[in-house]
Amino acid sequence: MSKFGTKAIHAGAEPDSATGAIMTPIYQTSTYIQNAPGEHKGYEYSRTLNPTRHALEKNLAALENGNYGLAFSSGLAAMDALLKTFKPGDEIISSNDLYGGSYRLFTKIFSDLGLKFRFVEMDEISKVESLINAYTKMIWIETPTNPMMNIIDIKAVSNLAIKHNILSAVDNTFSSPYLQNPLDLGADVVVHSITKFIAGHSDVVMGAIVLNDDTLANKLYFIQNSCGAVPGPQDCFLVLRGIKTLHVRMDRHCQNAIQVASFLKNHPKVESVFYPGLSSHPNHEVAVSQMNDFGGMISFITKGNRIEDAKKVITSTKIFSLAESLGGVESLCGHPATMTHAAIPKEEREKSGVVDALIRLSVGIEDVEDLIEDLSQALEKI
Ligand code: P1T
Repeated sequence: MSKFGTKAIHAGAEPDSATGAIMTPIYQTSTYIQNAPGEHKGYEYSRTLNPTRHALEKNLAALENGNYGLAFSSGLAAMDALLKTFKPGDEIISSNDLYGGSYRLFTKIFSDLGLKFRFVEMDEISKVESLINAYTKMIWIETPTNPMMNIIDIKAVSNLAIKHNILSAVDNTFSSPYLQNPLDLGADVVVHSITKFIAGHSDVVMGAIVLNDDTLANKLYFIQNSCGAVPGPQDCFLVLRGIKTLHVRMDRHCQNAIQVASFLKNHPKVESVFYPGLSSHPNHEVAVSQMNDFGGMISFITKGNRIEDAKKVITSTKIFSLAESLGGVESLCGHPATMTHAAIPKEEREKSGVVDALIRLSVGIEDVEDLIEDLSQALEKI
C-alpha cells in the first residue's frame, strides 16, 4: 500500500480515460444516457452516483484505510445518515464535549425520533461501560474534542464496543486522516466534516463516512441515495484538489500550533492552554499513542477567566479572523460559548469546561512569527 502523500494525490483519481486529463473532470451532469433500459456505464443518476464524487469517495476510503467512503453535503448530513441506521428506542453514548451542532442534531432532532443519547466524560473507560445497557447500539466520540481538546482513547472505546457487540464511531474532523486513522485502531465508523482540514481552503461544506463493514455500508448507500444529501461535482472537485496537499498543510498546521501553544502557555496573561501536543496536557500520552502529530486546534483561557477579556482578544487580532469553522489555510479565532457551541445550554457546556471566557484558535499555515506577534499584541490589549 502506498504511503499517505502518494495516496492523497493519486488514490481514486485515475487520469480521465476519454481525454487523458490528469485532473478528475467536474462531471456537471444530473443524468447519463442509457443504450437500453438498465444498459449504462455504471452511472444512472447523480444523486445515486456521479464520477467526480465517486473519485473523491474512493480517495477518502483510501486515506482512512477503509473499504467504503461516502460523501455527504455536510458533516452533519453524514452524521444524520449514520443516525438513520438506528431505530426508536436505541441508545447512543456520546462524549460530553463535542461540536455544538452535533449535540443539537442528537438532542433536538433524533431525540424526538426516539433515539436516546447519554453524554459522558470519557477520561476513564469505566464511565462509558457503566452506561451500556441492552438498548445501547453505538459509542460516538470526537477526539480531539471540540473545543476542549480532550483526547479519548480510541482503542479502549473500540475494544469496549467489540466486547458489548455495539458500534464505535469516531468524528475524526480535528485530526484529519493524516494524523489519526480510527479504523486501524478498531473503530467501526469514521465521520468527517470535510469542510475543515480535508478540504482545507474554507470554500466548501461537505461531510463523509468511511467504514469497512459491508452490511452497514450497504445501509448507508441506501440512505445516501434515498435521502439525497449528496455533494455536487464542483465541490467534490475542490475537495479532491484540496486533498492533494493535505499532508503538506497538516505538517505546517502542527508545526505552527505547537509553537503558538508554547507561546500561550508561557504568557503571563494566559491561565490555561488546551493542546494535546503539550506534555502538560492530561491526555498527552494517549495522544502520542494514537496520533501522528497533534493538529492545528488550540483552546485557551486568559488570566482571570473574564468573558470581556476573551472578547477583547478575539476582536483585536489582525491575522486571526473571528469566524466559525476551522481547518483552512488561514488562521481563525472563535468564541465557542456564543458561536460554535451556543446550541448547548450554558449549564451543560460548562460541565465540560466550555466557559464563557474560552477562546478557540484554528492555527493556519501562515508564518508562525506573524501569528505569535498577532496574539501578542491582542493579549496586550487586556
Ligand atoms: O459544518 P459541517 O460540515 O456540517 O460539520 C459539522 C461538524 C462535525 N464535527 C465536528 C467535530 C465539527 O467541528 C463540525 C463543524 N464545526 C464547526 C463549524 C466549528 O466551527 O466547530
